[in-house]
Amino acid sequence: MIFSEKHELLRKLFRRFAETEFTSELLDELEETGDFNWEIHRKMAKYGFMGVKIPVEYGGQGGDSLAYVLLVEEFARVSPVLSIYANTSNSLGSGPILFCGNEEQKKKYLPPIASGEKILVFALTEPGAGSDAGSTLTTAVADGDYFVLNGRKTFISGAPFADYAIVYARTDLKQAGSRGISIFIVDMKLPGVSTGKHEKKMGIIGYPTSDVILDNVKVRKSDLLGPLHRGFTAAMVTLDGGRLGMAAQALGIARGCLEESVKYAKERKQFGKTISNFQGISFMIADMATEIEAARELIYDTAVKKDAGSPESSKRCAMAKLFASEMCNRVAYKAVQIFGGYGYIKEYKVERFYRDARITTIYEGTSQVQQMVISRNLLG
Ligand code: COS
Repeated sequence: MIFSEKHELLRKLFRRFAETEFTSELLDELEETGDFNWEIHRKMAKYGFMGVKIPVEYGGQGGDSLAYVLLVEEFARVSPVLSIYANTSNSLGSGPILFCGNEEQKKKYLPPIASGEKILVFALTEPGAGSDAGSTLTTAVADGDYFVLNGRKTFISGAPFADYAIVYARTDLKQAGSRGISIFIVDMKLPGVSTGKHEKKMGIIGYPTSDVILDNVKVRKSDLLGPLHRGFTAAMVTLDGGRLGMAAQALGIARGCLEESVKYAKERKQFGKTISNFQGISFMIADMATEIEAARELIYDTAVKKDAGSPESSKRCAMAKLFASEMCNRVAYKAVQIFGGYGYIKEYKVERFYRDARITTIYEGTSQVQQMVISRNLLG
């Protein structure tokens, strides 16, 4: 795709920020401690990155989906975990509020999210409701001016340090499946809200993930988001956009792997010449680059068409995530292969990319869920 001058400038800005600020010391610290790094969060916030896609009237930058994709891609190229820092507020965090929040809710919650002052996370998954998100068991029962929430959300990225969570709960117990689910904005400091242990993850280390436990949590009725019993659609619409972001993350990781591999192949000597001279290596690199280009065009084109209101957006976002995340894993595999034994050592970037790549075919819907979305669009 040929970019406008504005998008070229944005790409440069995101790339320069990532290359300057995501130092190897910072990346090692994230990996070693597993803790959320407030300093880099604040720096990103200062640049307005938390609100790239949030409209200007709610304190954001008012960027389009292509700007958001470029942000995630350029950040992930250097650090997949730090791309998540700037992703949530622009995607799953603000998405449901923008989609179905009333004016009062938008004015209350969006500006502090856009400025990075507050962190809001998305709590849909439950121990028994992963791919089958409609089988939510968390309940919300009306009681005067409140709803009383009970249940457990699991694998919630950012929960341990979040200010608010967007919680999906069943409000109509008579309706099964995805019907009868409503959305609530839950203040994480409310009595009865707690978080579970920090999960020890394979990758994306430095962005803690935990359960959210809701034990008789009284949420004001004013924090019901969107129509009663009809919250599932907002989750699906939000996930469409989120999946495009995760496709961009996979693209960024794959680019990082390719760049490392090209550099290494031109330096590393075996049998008296650099390994780039061996067809076994050079053909792997050719395949990596070709797949990356295919994903890139699909993602950018989907971003533009989504903003233009294409009726095919949901299917295209799922296609972009399916293809980019599977591609990213193939590319990361090849990168480690090119590095040989060094690719298995933590000092080398491709080792981390390889572990971080693995989640891209899982979160925000597994590859099989994307296949469900795509095939249902085609077959009904
Ligand atoms: N946009 C708008 N509405 C949508 C939609 C979309 N993209 N996708 C589904 N809907 C609506 C449907 O129209 C339907 O509405 P009605 O109740 O009015 O008929 C409702 O949502 C339920 O849709 P569907 O019947 O397709 O739901 P299923 O229970 O079969 O689930 C999948 C569909 C599998 C696609 C869904 O559960 C899903 O995305 N699962 C993965 C969840 C996920 O990504 N988890 C990661 C958590 S965040 S890290």
